[in-house]
Amino acid sequence: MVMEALVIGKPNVGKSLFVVNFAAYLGMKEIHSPRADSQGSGRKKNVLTLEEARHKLVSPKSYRTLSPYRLEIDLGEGKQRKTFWLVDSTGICEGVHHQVDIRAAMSSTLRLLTQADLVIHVIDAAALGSKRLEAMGAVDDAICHYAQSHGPYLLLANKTDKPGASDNLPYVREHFAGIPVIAVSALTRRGFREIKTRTLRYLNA
Ligand SMILES: Nc1nc2c(ncn2[C@@H]2O[C@H](COP(=O)(O)OP(=O)(O)O)[C@@H](O)[C@H]2O)c(=O)[nH]1
Ligand SMILES: [Mg+2]
Repeated sequence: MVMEALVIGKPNVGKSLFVVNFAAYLGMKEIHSPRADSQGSGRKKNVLTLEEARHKLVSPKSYRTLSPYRLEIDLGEGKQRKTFWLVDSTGICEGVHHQVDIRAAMSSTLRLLTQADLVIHVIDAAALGSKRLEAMGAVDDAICHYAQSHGPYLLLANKTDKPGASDNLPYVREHFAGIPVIAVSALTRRGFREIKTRTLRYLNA
């Protein structure tokens, strides 16, 4: 069975931009929309180029990604070669959202979380502001605790290209004590090499 790596986190943390740019970094060219089935039928019309996916999925507005987008990735070489699905989810917010379609998308995200072979949890390191630790919500703690006890887990502190974000990293590391926090930027691709190495290690385990 093909392994699934789920990208999860709160709205606007950069999940979709990470998926699109990480895919490009790994040399991929296209992304499958939700109805795409990997068996073949009807596949063509459900495939987006990465550029199309960037326009469709990445946005400063919350909840642009209302269904999971899946991307088939080939990693490694020779015997180390692995194929897996990288899945961009709607993510989850604090509390119960008032819109029913967003609630449905979040419950589908939670279902994916229980099935994922690798959880890639994204937080926004630039959004902590002056309150820092207090600004980190219960949802991130819950994702972290669940995913860690469930299987392989990566925690990405994103948007480290933004002013002040790097200053927040010690606070993020303190908050998630004992868990390696990878400093990344979905925009500049900072940290992508480490994510690739760790992903390959988990998929080969
Ligand atoms: N500067 C900067 N902006 C980012 C980064 N990652 C995402 N963004 C921006 O943050 C907004 C939300 O990104 P998106 O990928 O749609 O977030 P999602 O809701 O988690 O999927 C968009 O305007 C992105 O361009 C990053 O690493 N650096
Ligand atoms: Mg998104």
